Amino acid sequence: MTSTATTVGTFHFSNCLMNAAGIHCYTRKELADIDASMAGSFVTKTGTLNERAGNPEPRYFDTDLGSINSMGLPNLGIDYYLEYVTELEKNPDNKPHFLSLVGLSPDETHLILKKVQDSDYQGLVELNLSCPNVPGKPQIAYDFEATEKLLSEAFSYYTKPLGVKLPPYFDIVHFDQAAAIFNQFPLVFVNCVNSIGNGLVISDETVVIKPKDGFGGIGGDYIKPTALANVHAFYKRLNPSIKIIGTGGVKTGRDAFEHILCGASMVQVGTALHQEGVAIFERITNELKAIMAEKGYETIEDFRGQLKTL
Ligand code: RRO
Repeated sequence: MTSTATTVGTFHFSNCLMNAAGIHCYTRKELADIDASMAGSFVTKTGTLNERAGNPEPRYFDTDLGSINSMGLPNLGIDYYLEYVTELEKNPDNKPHFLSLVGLSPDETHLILKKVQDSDYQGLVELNLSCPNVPGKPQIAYDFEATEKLLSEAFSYYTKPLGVKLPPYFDIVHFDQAAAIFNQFPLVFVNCVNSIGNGLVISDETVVIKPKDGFGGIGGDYIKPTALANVHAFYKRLNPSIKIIGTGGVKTGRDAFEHILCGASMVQVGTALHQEGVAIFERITNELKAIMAEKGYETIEDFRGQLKTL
């Protein structure tokens, strides 16, 4: 029997595949669709303290090789998502979920985290340190000092299971510096990677999205090598208690297999989920199981992190 079940912290998932934050997770209806699919879990759209409309449209564009977006953090507000995951958690037969959140300032992030700390919700939280699209707000995780300060303050009061969503890093020294910071904290997971920030896609002579003169986060096939490198770099550097969630360029069972080989315990689907819909979870799961069966692997622990070098 081939199983794609997995564990993150104390949470058990019957399947390691799920959505990436931002895709099919804005409303309860979209989240319920994922819950009813083969996915092992869902993560909500990143919630801010107050509801946000986000950037002007068009703000998302699919290409043959992936996508570009500058959504600008549109969301229904943290209370909306916190209430939903708390409600689902009351039934012990339900899957565990991830609540994604971040504030527009460190103070706002602490207000939101304190709200979650004081709530009944006991599940996983993903702190998004890597939104590339809010004009005037740099990606937090590219500022190591700010990241260390934020986490150090957060862990002074936050005692529930917490992980972080990271942007891609592109330099070995940055992998080393970032990992040294994350290893100081009782993080349950790091999620590598968010979109590659501030790319540009052009059609004929014109940009394809309206915000920021066409600049936006790149996802899909374009980013798989960068995503795999980040998954593996952090797998090699982080304390084994910090699990890795692999995100970036996953549209086939082979892509998911490669993320797990690099060290991912859970694998998220972003652009391809947007392009194919929630039925994609069944297809990728079946493709992943076929690869595992052919290689004689029964569980993902049989090959997780076992990438070979030359
Ligand atoms: O909403 C967005 O523009 C957005 C977010 Br918060 C994020 O984390 N990553 C992304 O590609 N877009």
